[in-house]
Amino acid sequence: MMALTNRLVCITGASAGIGAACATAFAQAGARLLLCARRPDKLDAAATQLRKTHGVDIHTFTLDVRDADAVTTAFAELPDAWQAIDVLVNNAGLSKAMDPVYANTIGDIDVMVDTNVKGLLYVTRAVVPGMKDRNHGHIINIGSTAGHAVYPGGTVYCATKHAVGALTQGLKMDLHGTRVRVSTVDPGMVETDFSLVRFEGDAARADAVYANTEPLTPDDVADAVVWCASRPARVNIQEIILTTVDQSSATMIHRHAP
Ligand code: NDP
Ligand code: 8X3
Repeated sequence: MMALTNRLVCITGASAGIGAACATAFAQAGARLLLCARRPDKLDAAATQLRKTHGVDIHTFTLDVRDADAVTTAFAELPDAWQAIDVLVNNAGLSKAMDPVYANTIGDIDVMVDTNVKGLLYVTRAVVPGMKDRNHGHIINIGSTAGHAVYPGGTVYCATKHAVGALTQGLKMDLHGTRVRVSTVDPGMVETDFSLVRFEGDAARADAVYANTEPLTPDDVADAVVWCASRPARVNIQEIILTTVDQSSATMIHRHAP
């Protein structure tokens, strides 16, 4: 097992949901944390709590991964002690609406592609060259079961997560012969703010997604991410797909009697 104590772990989208749970799980493992997202208040609250509970070293910075220049500058200007990232968790992502692909708004198309695909690429190109130079590091992308099967109303989101799968495969090939590891962790339904964001704050519609079933928790996903990162250095976990036992396909969700 690879010890994570004092490893520098960078998590994008660490202000909520799976990213925040990953921050907690890596803090429990003794890692140093580099956390970013667009909402500094949420990030700072999480960091304060983690420092208090786990005594870990944390650096936060505000970042919109869609902004290519901001991504390049933010990583280039990190203080020296925060430059040598050991583990990058490319987690920032979102879905918008449930529309047929020909009816998606331009805004929804842009925000999904720009965040889930281009944002992930911008962060990857800012961080991976350093890992390659050091011949050490691990990129863990948060994909989705939506990267393996398409469901009606989710075509654009699913396409972005299929892209994450392709980028994961390609990045491993591009790093062939180095000790840098590349993984994708692909969850099914996880109860987070994901549906609230997708349905523009419509809590009733978001709650209905998780009603009378037992979704994965963000901690379940974080557990898989930390497991990937803590394998011996020779072991590259290429892909983990995890769902709640109540989910058997993208659209088959077992609902219990209310
Ligand atoms: P949440 O909405 O709870 O969290 C999303 C996180 O991404 C937030 O911290 C948000 O922070 C951040 N984020 C969104 N846009 C940007 C941006 N432009 N720049 C920087 N950060 C951003 O959702 P989840 O935790 O569920 O989602 C995390 C990842 O998991 C996503 O990639 C999602 O696709 C994936 N996933 C989710 C599943 C689910 O069922 N929930 C299942 C499979 C995969 P802020 O708003 O502060 O910027
Ligand atoms: C999130 C899972 O099925 O809601 O990636 O698209 S799903």
